[in-house]
Amino acid sequence: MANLLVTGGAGFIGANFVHYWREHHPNDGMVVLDALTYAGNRTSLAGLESLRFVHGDIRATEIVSSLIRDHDIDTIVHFAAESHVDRSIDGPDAFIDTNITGTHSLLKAAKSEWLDRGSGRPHRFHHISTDEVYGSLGPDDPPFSELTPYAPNSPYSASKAGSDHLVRAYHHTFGLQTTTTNCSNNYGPYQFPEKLIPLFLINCLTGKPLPIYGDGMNVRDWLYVKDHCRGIELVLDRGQVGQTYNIGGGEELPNLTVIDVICAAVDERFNADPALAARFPDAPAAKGQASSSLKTFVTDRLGHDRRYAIDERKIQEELGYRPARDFKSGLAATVDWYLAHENWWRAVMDGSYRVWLERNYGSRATVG
Ligand code: NAD
Ligand code: TDX
Repeated sequence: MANLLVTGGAGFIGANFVHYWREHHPNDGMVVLDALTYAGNRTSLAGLESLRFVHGDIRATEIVSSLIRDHDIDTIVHFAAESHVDRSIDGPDAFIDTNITGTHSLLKAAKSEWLDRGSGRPHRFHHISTDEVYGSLGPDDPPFSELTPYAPNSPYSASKAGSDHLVRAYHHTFGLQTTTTNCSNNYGPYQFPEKLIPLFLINCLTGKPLPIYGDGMNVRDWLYVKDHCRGIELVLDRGQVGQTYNIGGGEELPNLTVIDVICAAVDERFNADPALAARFPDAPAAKGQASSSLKTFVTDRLGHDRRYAIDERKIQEELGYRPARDFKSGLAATVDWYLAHENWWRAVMDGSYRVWLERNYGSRATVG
């Protein structure tokens, strides 16, 4: 039995992980520490009453230390971060504060409780990172392996790279028992509708433009979030301390293909269920038009990475990881989840997010 401290457990991947862990390890203790920024939603953890939820900041080192002590924490699974690339271009400071200083604060608390107080008991600090730390690939470059040199291009990925290096240093210098996973683009339930898939899906339902950056041919490797959770579980269970593992979905797709799949899935749902037209009267699909009519090419993201791809041989060969969902079935499950959880996404898309979105993207359409 383990006692987990999950940081960022009210965010997208963190919440999915908490649900996954509760289902697969019902006897483990779990404390969630989350600052409930715009991206964190307490309702994403509804139904998990046995969970201890702490509304707090990972930068509060003393609070983290006392949580480790009071709840006999032996495993930290660290998701908390500022995670959206566009926001890091708009305002990098929060990314440095949370992703670098915040991760360092957690490492200090873990070192103080697990090493300096000399309990000597087994522990694990697992850090969730991103493939974006490796930079951008050309069309014929080999995918990112764990040996690919770091070359982050955005303030977001640079801040994640900084946090990865700190985790590595705390293992190498102090002997903290760490592991790190660098995963590709996740999608699935509970994702805040600023990221490509939920944003475009909801815009199809609400009849808003689909803002495609640049030529729409940037490539991402799409990972269904439950497969990611399974990968983290394998690393926690059998991963080698001090190591990093890449986790991908094996689905390298250009954005335009992803967008076409979303549009087709929405159109199919409306064809099959006439009640959707009444629920979403502004959707093109409610008026017999194609969702793809909302596609709008806009000015490219600054420094937009062209291609990410994951070489996941290490986690496959060492730990037996394989993604269970292909993109088509994962996307279908995601569309169904958002259709069934309209209250959730309407509640999280509050005024402040809309203001930010409109301020940044409202006038960027270059092709109507
Ligand atoms: P998210 O933005 O949905 O959630 C982040 C969570 O962290 C929120 O609940 C937020 O309230 C919390 N948080 C932010 N600052 C905090 C602070 N100072 N103290 C405590 N809590 C704080 O992010 P996500 O998409 O779930 O990503 C989780 C992790 O996975 C991040 O570290 C991210 O870099 C990494 N990652 C995400 C993806 C992806 O596709 N979403 C891909 C690769 C890696
Ligand atoms: O409105 C949009 N239009 C658009 O064309 C948005 C939001 C995105 N895009 C493009 C940019 C990317 O090429 O879609 C692609 C995916 O964009 P995001 O969903 O913003 O993800 P990305 O920038 O690839 O980063 C994501 O994956 C790696 C997560 O946000 C990171 O947290 C993670 O580390």
